[in-house]
Amino acid sequence: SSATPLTQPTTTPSDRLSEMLDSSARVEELSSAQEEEIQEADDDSDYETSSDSDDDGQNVHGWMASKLAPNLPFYFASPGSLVDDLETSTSVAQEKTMREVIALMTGKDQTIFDVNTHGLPHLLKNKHTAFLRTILGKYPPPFQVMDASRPWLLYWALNGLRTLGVDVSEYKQRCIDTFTPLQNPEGGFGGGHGHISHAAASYAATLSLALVGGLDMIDRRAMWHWLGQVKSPSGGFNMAVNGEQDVRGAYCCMTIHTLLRLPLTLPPASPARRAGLETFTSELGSWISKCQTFEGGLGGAPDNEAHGAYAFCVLACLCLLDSPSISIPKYLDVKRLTHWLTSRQCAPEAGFSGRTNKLVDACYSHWVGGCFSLLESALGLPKDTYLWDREALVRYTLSCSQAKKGGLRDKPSTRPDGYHTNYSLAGLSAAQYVYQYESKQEKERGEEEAMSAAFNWSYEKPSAEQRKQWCFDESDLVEAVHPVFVLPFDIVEATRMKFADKIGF
Ligand code: FPP
Ligand code: K
Ligand code: ZN
Repeated sequence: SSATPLTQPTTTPSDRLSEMLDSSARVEELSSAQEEEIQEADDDSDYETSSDSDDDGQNVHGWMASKLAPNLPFYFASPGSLVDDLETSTSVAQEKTMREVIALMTGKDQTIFDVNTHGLPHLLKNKHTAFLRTILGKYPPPFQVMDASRPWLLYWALNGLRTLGVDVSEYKQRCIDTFTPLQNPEGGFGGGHGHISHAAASYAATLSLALVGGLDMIDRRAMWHWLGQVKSPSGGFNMAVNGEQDVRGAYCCMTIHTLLRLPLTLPPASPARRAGLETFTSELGSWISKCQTFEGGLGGAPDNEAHGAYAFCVLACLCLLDSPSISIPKYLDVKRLTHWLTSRQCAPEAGFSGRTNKLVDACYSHWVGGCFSLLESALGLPKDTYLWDREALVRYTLSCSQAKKGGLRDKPSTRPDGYHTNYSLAGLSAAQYVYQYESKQEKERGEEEAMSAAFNWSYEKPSAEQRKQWCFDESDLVEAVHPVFVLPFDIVEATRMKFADKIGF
């Protein structure tokens, strides 16, 4: 079906709009025979697009279009008018994706007919739950490539399940058993059996253990020593001893440090300490500053291309150091960052791209979408003022990212996986809830108090008015995901309480 010629639309955006506004009919009006026919035709088409031609007005899908998207703004229903005539492999992929997204958004190729009061597919909670439970099951041989990602598989599945409101306590013992051989005596966790400790593996293991209430198995003193080994004299963090240095390291290590309430001073054997730095945060902000690029976005390391995944790592890491209104403007050019970050939300796709001239992808619903509450808080925007389009992200998630059989996916024509399922749901949470930073007295406090800044976030349940504005029903609501720790709020609170009296060991 990807060989289908890309034809120009035969209707203009305003035709399409009036067509859609005309129709207030709902899907329930389909006769059950019609519905069965459509279901059958699409049963195996999860990962393919329909091969129906664009202008086939008689086609049942074309007829469905106006029923499924009664209030779709026109800019999500047709290609934009600016076309670059330079053809590259990326521009071809972009064109194909855009067509597929429009066909799902307008309802033309939609195969999920269980729709909410706004005409969008419901969040298929039961199917996504079943999908995530399979992630915690056994793997066939081709999955050996994921051997170094054992902690990630657990984190994506457990966090995704909790975000869907599912109790995961039944996985506690299996989770502890999985991580026992991954924890190294010198501190931290490797990604697989016999692997050296790694910042990303240690981050995913710590979050997974927090999710099941299994944090007691972590040797906190050893973790502190290991974190001291990866703190660099540059101020940044390496991913492993002698490993690469990038901002994932800074975010992962500082998240572990904060959640486990480890001492701020560097252990005596730390190379950074030997080079004259005193604490885990010494020179960190100024190292992070060097990651902002000419575009205004953030690269993984100084001189790297700006990318959404690293933007989240930077902003969340700064929010671990202090309140956003202090640490973000202190180390970043906020105006240029705002320009780059807001440029990531695409039309007509409605979701986010990770970098300039690249394609929409549902994992950026979190990596980019998750940045906005942090940046908006830094800017002190008035209530109900946002830098991004929440309705658009809800539309992309519900209409384009859900696989009919369960799981969420990068984009149409891709398969769902645990990573995209978790981060789509986290992004959906960011779109559904307004997260507030409640600044406590910020004057006259020491560095230790600044280090608890990330625990000062709160949220409110979205109002009926907000649900209406952002196109979801109460049954499509996920749990609130903490904007810095990317864990459910209650897990963050339980972890804070657990170590409240144990700063140190
Ligand atoms: C490019 O992939 C993506 C990257 C260079 C960054 C990937 C990093 C993360 C997703 C997360 C890091 C964060 C932590 C906490 C470990 P691509 O070229 O396939 O995608 P693109 O076209 O969207 O850029
Ligand atoms: K991608
Ligand atoms: Zn992705």
